[in-house]
Amino acid sequence: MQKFDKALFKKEVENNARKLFRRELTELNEKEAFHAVAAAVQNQIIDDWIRTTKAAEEEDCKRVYYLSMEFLMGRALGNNILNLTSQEEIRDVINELGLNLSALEEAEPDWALGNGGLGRLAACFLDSLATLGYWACGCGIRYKYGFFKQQIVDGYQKEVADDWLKDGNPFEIRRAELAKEVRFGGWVETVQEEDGRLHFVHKGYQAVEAIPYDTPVVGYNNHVVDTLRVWDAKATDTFRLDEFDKGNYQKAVESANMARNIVEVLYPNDNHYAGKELRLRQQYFFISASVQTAVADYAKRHNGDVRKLYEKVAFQLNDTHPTVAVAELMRVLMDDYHLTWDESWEITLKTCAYTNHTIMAEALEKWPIELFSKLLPRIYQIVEEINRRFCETVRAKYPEQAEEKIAKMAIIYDGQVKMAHLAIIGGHAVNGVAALHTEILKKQELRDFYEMYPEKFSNKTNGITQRRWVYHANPELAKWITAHIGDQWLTDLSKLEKLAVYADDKQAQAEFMAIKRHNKERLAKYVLKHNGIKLNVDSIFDVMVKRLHEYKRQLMNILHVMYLYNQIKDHPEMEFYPHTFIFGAKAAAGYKTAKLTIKLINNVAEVINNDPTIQDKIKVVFIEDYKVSSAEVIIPAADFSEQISTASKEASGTSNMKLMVNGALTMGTMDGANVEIVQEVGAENAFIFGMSSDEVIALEHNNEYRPMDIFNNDQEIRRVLMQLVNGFYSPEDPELFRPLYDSLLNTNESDRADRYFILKDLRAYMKAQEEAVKKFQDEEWWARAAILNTAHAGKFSSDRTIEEYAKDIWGLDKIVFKD
Ligand code: KOT
Repeated sequence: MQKFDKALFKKEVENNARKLFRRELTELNEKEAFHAVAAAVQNQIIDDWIRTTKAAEEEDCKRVYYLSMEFLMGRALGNNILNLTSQEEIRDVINELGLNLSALEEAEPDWALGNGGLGRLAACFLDSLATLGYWACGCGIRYKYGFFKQQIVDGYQKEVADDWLKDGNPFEIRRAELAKEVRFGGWVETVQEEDGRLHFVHKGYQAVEAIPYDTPVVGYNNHVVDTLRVWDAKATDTFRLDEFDKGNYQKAVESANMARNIVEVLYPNDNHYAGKELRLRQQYFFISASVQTAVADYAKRHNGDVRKLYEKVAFQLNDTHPTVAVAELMRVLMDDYHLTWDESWEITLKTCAYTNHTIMAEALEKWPIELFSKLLPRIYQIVEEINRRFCETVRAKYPEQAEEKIAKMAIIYDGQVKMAHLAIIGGHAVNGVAALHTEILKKQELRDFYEMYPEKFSNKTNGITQRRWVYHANPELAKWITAHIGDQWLTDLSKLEKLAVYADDKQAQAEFMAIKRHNKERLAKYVLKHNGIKLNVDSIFDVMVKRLHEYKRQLMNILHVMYLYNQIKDHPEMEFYPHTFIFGAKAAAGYKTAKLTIKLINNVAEVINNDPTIQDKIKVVFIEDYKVSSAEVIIPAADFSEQISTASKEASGTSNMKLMVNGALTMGTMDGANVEIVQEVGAENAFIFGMSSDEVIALEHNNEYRPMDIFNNDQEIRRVLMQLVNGFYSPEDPELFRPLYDSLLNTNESDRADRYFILKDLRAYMKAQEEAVKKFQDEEWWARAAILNTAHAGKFSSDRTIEEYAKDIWGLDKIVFKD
């Protein structure tokens, strides 16, 4: 292990400038300098990366493959430097070279290979896996275009392609030598072998070449470097030459295009299933390549005998998106390694495990048999056989109610392939992502499966990495924490508990709130630059950052703002504590109501921010293009954390955790991980309101909810709703927000009115807000509660989550370096 050599690093950066750009370092612009520095940092990582693989192979460690369509990594440079723990030295060198680390960091595009919570969770998990010394490989897709960039034009969201790779990625290594072939379409022929066994041969398929790109995942201060492997697609050379030989130029080009299409773009839907063939193609593409590789790597280390694969390999399915892995593993074991069905099934069961992230009906993946069997004929055949055997088991176990159970539990039913059922049946573990969510799965959504396989189910409450979300995003707070309790919290967040004794300490309170203030100033600067709006850092920073979705209820938040505005207009003399409402959210490109909500927020902002009679009591800010790197600026500046989803709908949430650990107080419903946040910090240090999940579920079933009654009986709410349709916020087009009004008050063919109980919870929300604002003005109380939020956030480290997965589901051992 070499020590960091300043002089050498400096030389390298200067050499990189020449090598990459044929110019001197001093002549490079920021982006070019970023590349010169990043290449030098990559060089710092590379020895540890090689050494990690060697050590893990020598010890024959078990390896977990985290299979995910999404990895929302954010930027790599700053985080890598920080985890290498040569941050200070590298910063010095960079300064000596006349550069500035923050500016270089800014020049890196976000790696936006994900939509939101699910993809960011995968990124936090990789950080924790490496930091805890586990051998892990994140497997995903190298999308040419990541999650779209959001521009706000005239208050509307506009999507712009995210061409994140256009200048190259200094941290990736193309591993052409590890390419795998993935086959689509065609048909399956059955051949009887001499020994009487049946052999299945896939014919007439279109082959695509999968080429892996590896990027390092640096563990914190432990010299462990894991891998994020994302697959690129290319038409296979053999196929292409074949076609050229026949002079079939057209077909060759088509196949090249088909290959390119697969990895062209990330589907921008969160909590929503896009039943497109291309999406299934993406899924099978990266899964087939990853599974083939995992089995081949294992086989190489075990003399070609893969019968104990599960002892050294674990596949974690990040929601149902990678679930074809179950059938693909069966295929590889049977067709390529010639194991029997029973042998293959045992291995598959013991290797695969599935995480459920949502119970939203519209997110459930179901593929029409037609589409599925045409694209993946051999895989479909295997799924059919898994299903046939499963149905037999059900008949044996529930002879009385067999058909009823099969109707609810079969993998193939009603002309559809149900991926969640395949994931549950084909693996040994199923988990939810927060205690409440797991209970709902067991008691409602997956009740029949829980009854049949209770031993498979467990809860793994989500977490976030404190290295990115405190150390990197909030360096001042990190320093303060370390000054008070030492630096062990960086790898053991439960240590934060030690901060609790400072909650009543006047000086600690003053320091803590001064840091909050600096972070608010930093955000104010960002907002001035990006929105041209000047913020009052003495005002409450009330933050709601997450995907835009009706169930998350950004609409409820803005309706409350509209109500406050009416109050101030009616009673200008009334005391009102300055309040800044900060939103960041992207809407799926085709999600009309969500996009209209963004427009409403922006129009409300326009009206209120430009009303001089308001005297800056309220400011509304919509931050464009919310992403990991802007979250790192926004979250540390928050006073209020808005977590106001309809109870039972948010499986966990993770921005709630990031905000809490940075000292924001939760304004929330008893949903997802909010429940556990309140358990940790105490209900008295949060603002909890609204219906419980049991109440929501009951009301959904009994059909007795009449939002119109609220409209008729509550005049203040009525007035706010009328302002959606009388042009108050859209004088040019009074009907503009009619669809939002209708969504709250009118039942239509597809939906009952106010599906997410916004009006039902609105009064309670207004009261909770009022209470929170009052408390905010008691500076001592607030400082105490804010410190306690940080102090009691220890549970929400992804390190804790990963240790639970490693122990209960994967059975991993840690890498030990012998040299
Ligand atoms: C579903 C389909 C497509 C893309 C994303 C999803 C998705 C996202 N399903 N659940 N999520 C979120 O996952 C997070 C991490 O577990 C949770 O914190 C959050 O509550 C889910 O909504």
